[in-house]
Order: sequence, then C-alpha cells, then structure tokens
Amino acid sequence: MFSLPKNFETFDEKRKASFMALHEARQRGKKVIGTFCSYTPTELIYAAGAIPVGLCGKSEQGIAEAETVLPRTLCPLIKASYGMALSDQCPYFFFSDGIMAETTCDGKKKMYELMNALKPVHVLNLPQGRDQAMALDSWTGEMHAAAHWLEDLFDVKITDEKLHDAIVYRNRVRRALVALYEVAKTRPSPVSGYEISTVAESVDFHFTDDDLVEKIEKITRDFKARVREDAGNRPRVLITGCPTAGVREKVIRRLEEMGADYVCADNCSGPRAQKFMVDETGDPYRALAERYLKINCSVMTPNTSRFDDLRRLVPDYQVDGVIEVVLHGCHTFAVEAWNTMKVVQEELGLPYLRLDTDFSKADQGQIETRLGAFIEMMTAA
Ligand code: BJ8
Repeated sequence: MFSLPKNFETFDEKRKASFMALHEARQRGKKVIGTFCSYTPTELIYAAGAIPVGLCGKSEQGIAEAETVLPRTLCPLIKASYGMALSDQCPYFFFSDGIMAETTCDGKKKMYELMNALKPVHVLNLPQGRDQAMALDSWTGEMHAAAHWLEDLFDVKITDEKLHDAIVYRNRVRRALVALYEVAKTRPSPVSGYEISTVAESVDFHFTDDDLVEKIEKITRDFKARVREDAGNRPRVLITGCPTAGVREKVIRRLEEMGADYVCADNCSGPRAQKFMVDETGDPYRALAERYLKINCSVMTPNTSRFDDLRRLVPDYQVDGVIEVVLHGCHTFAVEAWNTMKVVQEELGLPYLRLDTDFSKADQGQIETRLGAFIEMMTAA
C-alpha cells in the first residue's frame, strides 16, 4: 500500500484521478521530477528514466497557505505553486522525487530555497545576459550539472544514447504541439483558442505509455476538420506576457464568450516555448543549452527577440489586437510591457490592452468591462 497525502479525501475527483494515474506510472517504475519553467531541460529528465511534471500553481488554491510564509505582494503563480506543495494539496508534488528549477525571477529563485526544505531542489543558474559570449558556455555547464544531479538522485547513468533518444522524442512532441497551435492560423479558426490551450496544457500531464505524439496529431486533425458555424468575422487576439494558466477562465474563456477569438499565445502557454527544436547532431549538452537559451522571457536582458517574434506572429495569425497579461508582483513583465505597447501600437498599428491581475475573482467584473471595450475597439478598427 502506498501512502496518501494527509488531506487526500478533500481532493476533488480530477485531482484524485491524477493522483492515481501518477501512482500507476510509479508502479511501472517511473520516477518523477517536478518542474516550474520553460527553461527546464526536460530531455535530461527523460534520459534519466523519469517523467517531468509541471507544478506551476494555476488557481487560488494554496495561496492562503503560502501567505503564512511568503509575502502577500509576491506573484500569484509563485504563491500558488509553493502553497500547493506546502499544504500537500498537489498530487504531482507529492509524487515528485525532486524538483528541477532555474534562477529566473527573484521571487521564484528565493521560493525554491524554501521549497528545498520539502523536497530536494536542484537550481540551474540561468544566464540572463544571454547575448554575452560566456552565456552559452555557462548554460552548457549547467546542463552537465543538472545531469549529474539526476544521476546521483536516481543512481542511473545518462548515456549520450539515452539523451539523444530523449531529444528526438521531445522534438517530435514539440513539432506536434506547434502544428496544434497553428490550427488557429486559419481565418476563422475552426476551433476556439480555449480548447487548443486545454489540449496543450494536458500534454504536461501525460503519464501513460500511449504515444503522446499520435494523440496530439489526431486531435489536430480533428480540430482542422471542424467547421464553426458561429465564427463570423470575430476579432482575433494574441495574448502575451505572463503565463495565463491561472487566468484562463476570467480572461481567455470570457474573451471568447464575449465575441473575440483567442488565436495565439506569445507566452509560455503557447508556441513561444515550443517552436525551437534541439539540434539532434553533435554534442547534446551544447545543443540543449543553445535551444533553451533562445526562449524569450522577460527575465532576460535585453529581451528584444521577444518583439521580433511579436512582429512575426501578428501577421502570421492575422491578429487584430494584443492583450498583455501581467500578474501582480511580476516586475520583469510589468516593466517590459511599456515596450510591448509601443511595438503593438506604434509599429503594428493595433489596439493593445494591458491587464494587471491575479488568480482571484475579485477583478472579474472590471476585466469583463475592459474586455468588452477592447472588443468594440477592434471591431471598429
Ligand atoms: S520562461 S515566463 S515559465 S520564468 S509571472 S513567476 S516571471 S513573477 S512564470 Fe515564467 Fe519561465 Fe519566464 Fe516562462 Fe516570476 Fe513573473 Fe511570476 Fe513568472
């Protein structure tokens, strides 16, 4: 018999089901590593015979518990992630043998120090001046250090062959995901962005031995074959900024219910984190370092390539307006928002809306009012 989290009976059905799925994976001999960021080199985790599982908090749950330790002014994503772990409410954290984390924003990296008291945490030192010559060398060294940590934790050897297989597998998953996102390039999109993002998010929680790539490809084919009777000529929105998993209902679902289409995510909930493949030839550690260093996050300085992406994505997805989501307490995205606004309004000539929010329902009414006005503005343009 396996042990249960102390408050297992309070879990809702979905969480109980996740718990059992992960438990079954462990019975098949799988180890689990919790992750929090797109910079995590998941290939190393697969090569160590483990499965990565995303642990980012996506709701208000856990925040009250986190605030007994963390400042209330901290970003909700950090508080929810820590609080779920601290209060034993997260089945994925419960089963994690360790956590692979990175130095991204200050709040996250300091939270990891506290989390280390709950589970073993390995922190990769992400070079934030990635354009500097030494950044790639330093990040390659971090790939080796992370591999050694996994080898020690699980008493395994990460061979070049296993790592190569993991790289090929993750590239296949990424290509399938990019094709899934691209379904929304068609005007009108045959499927809602909310639905696409639901499928994309579920990929992080794939614990069976079924072929994940085949699954994504099948859903993509089904989505492409759909015809939307209600589509009309709805304005098309790109969402940028902080990850949106914790605000899906009040921003994404409501935006679509109110008459716009969410067609593209220029954030870690969309193609930004998936579109770069790892070179399958040559030194795998160097190739991983090169690939992960390309991700455009506001913790990087400078982060101008984020705007190059935006300039490409807007015409590619035929975008009519851009919404920037800034989570309370996220200084890097909040400061960078000034430049996003200028690129969107002055260069691309599109309406721009910045929503500063958190995971609570307190501002739901205010957000709806602002979404309504934004949709009107796009429709009139
Ligand atoms: S690569 S976006 S997943 S760091 S929102 S916790 S930055 S204060 S989540 Fe992120 Fe990696 Fe970047 Fe993506 Fe801090 Fe900002 Fe909170 Fe954030």
